[in-house]
Amino acid sequence: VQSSIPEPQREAWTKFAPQRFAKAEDFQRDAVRHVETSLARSMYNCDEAAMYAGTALAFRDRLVMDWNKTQQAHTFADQKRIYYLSLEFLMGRALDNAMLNVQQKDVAAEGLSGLGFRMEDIIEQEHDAALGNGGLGRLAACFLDSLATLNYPAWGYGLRYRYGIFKQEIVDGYQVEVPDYWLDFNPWEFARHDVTVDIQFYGHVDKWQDENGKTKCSWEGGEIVKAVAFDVPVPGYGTSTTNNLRLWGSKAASGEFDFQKFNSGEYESSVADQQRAETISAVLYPNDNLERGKELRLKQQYFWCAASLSDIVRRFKKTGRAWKEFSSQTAIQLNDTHPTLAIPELQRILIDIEGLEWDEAWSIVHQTFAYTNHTVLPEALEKWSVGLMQHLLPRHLQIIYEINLQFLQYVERTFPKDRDLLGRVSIIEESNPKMVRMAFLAVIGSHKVNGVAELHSDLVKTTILKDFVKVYGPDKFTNVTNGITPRRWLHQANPRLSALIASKLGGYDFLKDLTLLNKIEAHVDDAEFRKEWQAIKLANKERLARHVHETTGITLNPKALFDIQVKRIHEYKRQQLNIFGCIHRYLAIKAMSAEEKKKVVPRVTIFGGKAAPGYWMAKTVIHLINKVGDVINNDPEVGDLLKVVFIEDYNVSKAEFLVPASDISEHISTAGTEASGTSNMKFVLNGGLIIGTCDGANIEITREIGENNIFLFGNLSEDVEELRHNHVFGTYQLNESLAKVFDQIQNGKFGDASQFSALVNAIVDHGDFYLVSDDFESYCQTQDLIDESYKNVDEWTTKSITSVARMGFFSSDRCIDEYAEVIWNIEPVAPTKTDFAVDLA
Ligand code: HBZ
Repeated sequence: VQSSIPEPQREAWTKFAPQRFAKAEDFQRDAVRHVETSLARSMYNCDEAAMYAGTALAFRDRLVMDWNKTQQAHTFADQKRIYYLSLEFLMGRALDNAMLNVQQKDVAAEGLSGLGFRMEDIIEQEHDAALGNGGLGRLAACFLDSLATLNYPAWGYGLRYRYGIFKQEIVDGYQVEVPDYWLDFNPWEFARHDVTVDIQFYGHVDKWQDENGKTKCSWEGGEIVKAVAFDVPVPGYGTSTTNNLRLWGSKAASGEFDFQKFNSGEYESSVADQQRAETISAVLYPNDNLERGKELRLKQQYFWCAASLSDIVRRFKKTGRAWKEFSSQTAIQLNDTHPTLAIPELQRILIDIEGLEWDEAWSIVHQTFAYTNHTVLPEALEKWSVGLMQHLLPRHLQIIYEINLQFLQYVERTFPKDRDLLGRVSIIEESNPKMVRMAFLAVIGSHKVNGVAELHSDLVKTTILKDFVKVYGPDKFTNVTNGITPRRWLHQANPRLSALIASKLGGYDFLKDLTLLNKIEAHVDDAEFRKEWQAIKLANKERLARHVHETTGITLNPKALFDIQVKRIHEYKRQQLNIFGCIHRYLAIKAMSAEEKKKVVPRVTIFGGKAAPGYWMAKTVIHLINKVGDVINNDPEVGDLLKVVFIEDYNVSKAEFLVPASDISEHISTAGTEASGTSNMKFVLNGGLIIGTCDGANIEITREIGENNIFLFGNLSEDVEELRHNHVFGTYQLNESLAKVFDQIQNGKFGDASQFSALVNAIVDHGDFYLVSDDFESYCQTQDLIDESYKNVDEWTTKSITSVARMGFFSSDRCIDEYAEVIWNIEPVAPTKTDFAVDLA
């Protein structure tokens, strides 16, 4: 059978292969053709949604050409590849990003306008790909953008959830969750029905002796679920490199129905089997930084790890190389502990299926994996009960026990006098029930472990993994401070600011080398430049004010100081500190004379973020914010001086217009709790200043931009333990201003006080674990300082420009280059236009 176009006929093929759009007309031809033929619509029946589809399909055609060539080139280059395993990829919208990365947005905008559409309206039609909770998932998306932009041969592996993170509605001030079915029309994915993997669950382990008397194990019985690949192209910026994100969907193994059951009249149970299989990839778990030990979650994890590894191993075997070369051809990065089962799975493949000896296999496994930790919060550390693991993955549990045994023997030999150490570092926690500690397994099975900001990486080494530093020495542990992609978070979100910067730097090279931003510092005194800088911020605030007005009816003064806190709602992130601060400010305004009020800097405080559906305290915070907003926003004595707004359903596409509209953003976690934060970087890169604690990447942001350009407050991480102790055992006094805030809440000023009692009691009666009271004074004083500083427009503008100029370090390109050098040891593959005669399956 013929599998490729014969040499003499390739000229005809090349002539008709899709090309870049040279002019607007080329784009129009493709978009119109797609509306007419792919969608079966016409000019009498083409709304914005249809035009979005036509535009997306036209661009998709371009991406696919580069994507195919990239995959061919990477196969041909036969270099080491990096596989990024993440249960979450919070990609957001793809069209705008694709147009910008292939540098053809202008052509498309002109073409759309010629067809009677506005680019902004078309972009707005796209549903966010919201396959993630927050920072961890968005980091994975930024990393894919950088990997492609820097031409690294990289694949992402994840799950194709039918439902992404829920949509949040606010009803009477309460969060209500609505399912996010996002796959109605998704032009960005390609179902690969021919790329499938059978995944086994349950069953038992058979043990026998082979002909040489060697003991062998195999995993038998149980049930099989089919994994089907769905591929998403990931275009780099200003390069033809287009990498692949492979997402696995689950399907019943026996095809559409179990025909035997179907024919014997058990129609319902045959459908039920199918639905049970499809449930595995049905929904993203909406918890962030909280683990709940649900069986379906463990099934998701194994399903995805096993499918991805089978794919990776298959690709490696096609090269014909020896197993000892596996880890020099393959790097696998574990995004948190969620993919840790990949470690025993690779060991199982190598010993049970490929017949390698344990030691040889283990050295390959250990050289292949590296693990990124994203939290030191104890409630977020993943543990699975031994019983559940035994039931679902009997062979993996055996392998984990063997890994543990060998590790503990090594520890015992090395530290013979330290008996307690064994219990502390054991993968198995001897609790009731016994638990498998996934972070420990990830550390033991990896050659490098990294945290995501300097303070966090230090805390990892001195708290949760302290004993492993003793066992392995410090070199196994490293830091890679997070970064963000400047393509989406500057160029796409804030095109006018990007253009202003480009006008001073002589082009857009800074989007590929963000350190070039430092050259705008030379223009900090340029009057025209400063004026345009201010005008851009104002325009971005006006756009946000319009959105708020349209969605809530609240009128905002765009000249007011816009203060934004958008992120998942979590006690450690302390949105409660912010809303208590708003009440404090409100009380101060209420007590002012008319003269005093004239001196007040008008402020708009904006919140946004989702609470995990089962996280009662976080939901209470959302409720309080909304109730406080109702009272303040309707108090005629306050007027413009203070508004409190909650933005419904915060997501990536909302972040893209919120981030450029802030004057101040809040990153106010209890010191030592926020591993890094990435929105702090996004806000500063867009000319907003920040109020923050000495936590996560705030510390490195301060070091880069200078402490005069950031508003830091609050206690330090080294003091947290003692402060907590004081709350419980000391003579601690509740902060006075905070007590007054609580009086108002308890008097029913914001509605039924009993609704908010848990929030107040957590601080007054239950030890104030997040130290809200300890930091309240310092927080309020710093907010006053911010008001003073904002009054001085000149000073503020200088801070804003200087900060942006010094943000080069926080590009995810820098971050990916660090991973490539320190952890993965991989090199880029030069992008090319050539076709390669290689067999790709
Ligand atoms: O990862 C976040 C950290 O809180 C943040 O500080 C850091 O900047 C970011 C990227 O490194 N962690 C998360 O977003 N974590 C989760 O979303 C999560 C999701 C599911 C889980 C556990 C955590 O089971």
